[in-house]
Amino acid sequence: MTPEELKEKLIARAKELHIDKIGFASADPFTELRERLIRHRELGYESGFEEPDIDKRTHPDRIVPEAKTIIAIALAYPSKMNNPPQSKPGAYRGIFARASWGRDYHDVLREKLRLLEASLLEWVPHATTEIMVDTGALSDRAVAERAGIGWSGKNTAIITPEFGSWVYLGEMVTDVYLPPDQPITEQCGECTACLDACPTGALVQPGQLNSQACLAYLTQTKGMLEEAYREKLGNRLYGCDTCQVVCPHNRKRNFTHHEAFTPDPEQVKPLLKPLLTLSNREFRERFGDMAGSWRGKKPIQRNAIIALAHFRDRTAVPLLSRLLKEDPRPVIRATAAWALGKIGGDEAKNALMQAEREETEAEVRKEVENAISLLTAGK
Ligand code: B12
Ligand code: SF4
Ligand code: SF4
Repeated sequence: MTPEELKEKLIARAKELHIDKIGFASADPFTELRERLIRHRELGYESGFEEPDIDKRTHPDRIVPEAKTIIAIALAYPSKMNNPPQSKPGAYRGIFARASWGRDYHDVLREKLRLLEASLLEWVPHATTEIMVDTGALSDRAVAERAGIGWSGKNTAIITPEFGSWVYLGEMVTDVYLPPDQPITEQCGECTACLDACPTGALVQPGQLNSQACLAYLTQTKGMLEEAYREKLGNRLYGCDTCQVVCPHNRKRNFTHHEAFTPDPEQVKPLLKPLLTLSNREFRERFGDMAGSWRGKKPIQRNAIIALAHFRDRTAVPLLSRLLKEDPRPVIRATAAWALGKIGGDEAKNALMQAEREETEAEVRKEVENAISLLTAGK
């Protein structure tokens, strides 16, 4: 079989597997990306979730010896929910970003890539392959860009002409030669909607993200959230979609053909208060199969407390007071103290005064004292 014929067979197989886009890239080193990743690190813009070995990130032959080709795939996911439950006073809700809707996309893309890999190995039995989705060493976006899946937008997302940026990416590195595709032309033009809309200014310039200021990153941290960011978080429990929602290439784009990604509205837009009392087991049962639960329940609960403060939900005061008094995790107590200060009222103030007498942890005491001064100044 010629490389051209093999490529055609893989494209046909991908179609059978309901893979929305497939592209082929050479496995040459990513020289330009290497420079960018070094600069990114120097500037302190990394999230810490990336593979730390920059050489490995940019040399596919460190993953598959004699690597010749990277087969890139993309799967489209929905941007709209049917019948989303509405937040109501006393029954406010948080939101998981779209990349966490339905089944964990890592599993869905890996399953498809494994089936594609099985076909390749049937046709080329001596082939060596390695599959990656998100957690692999390579930059999925740099691969997708080189394979012609989409262009790299000013919001840093890969934008496809067919599905906008609502696509997950994955790839297979192999030592089999397949004719490469061409990258597609960048189509952002003069638009700056994403840079203008970003709540924290994390997009420092077109195509460059300071992860440390990005809400998508901050929702996944486990410590205290800096106060300036608490105000910007809104009701986000996991991730942030703002710079994609405003993108004109995503307008009216809602792809629902992968059933696996259909969101359960009660799971992706859950009531906030019940989140705060979930046991580990209950959390795993309700949220364990979502991409957005990989950091466990603490960040989600911390974000839920911040969301209750955002809504100024007075009905949450008894629950927040109990957390402040009893929760064993200082981050949760400290965030509850801050939230009580924001929500205000006599009951909140009493809970804070009691904590001022009893709390011993410095980090929590600081938040308690700040919250009391806020309430005293506001009187
Ligand atoms: C770390 C990480 C994050 C970090 C940092 C994101 C970032 N923009 O760097 C945080 C936690 C913030 C994050 C958030 C999100 N992430 Co994320 N994340 C990753 C991960 C693991 C590594 C990304 C990385 O290395 N970043 C470092 C930068 C420097 O490299 P890069 O973006 O990969 O590469 C591009 C740039 O370097 C650029 N570039 C190279 N040279 C130059 C030179 C110039 C001048 C310019 C302008 C650009 C440029 O070109 C490359 C290709 O576009 C990838 C999976 C993977 N293994 O690649 C997923 C991935 C990027 N994330 C993804 C998603 C879906 C998200 C979220 C949308 C989730 C959400 N809703 O909250 C947000 C989007 C936030 C945003 N604006 O990027 C998808 C993106 C799909 C797509 N269509 O692009 C990926 C590919 C996972 C996947 N397999 O589907 N993520
Ligand atoms: S994900 Fe949110 S915070 Fe991050 S760059 Fe986009 S709009 Fe800004
Ligand atoms: S919002 Fe505009 S500038 Fe940003 S990625 Fe979309 S088209 Fe590009």
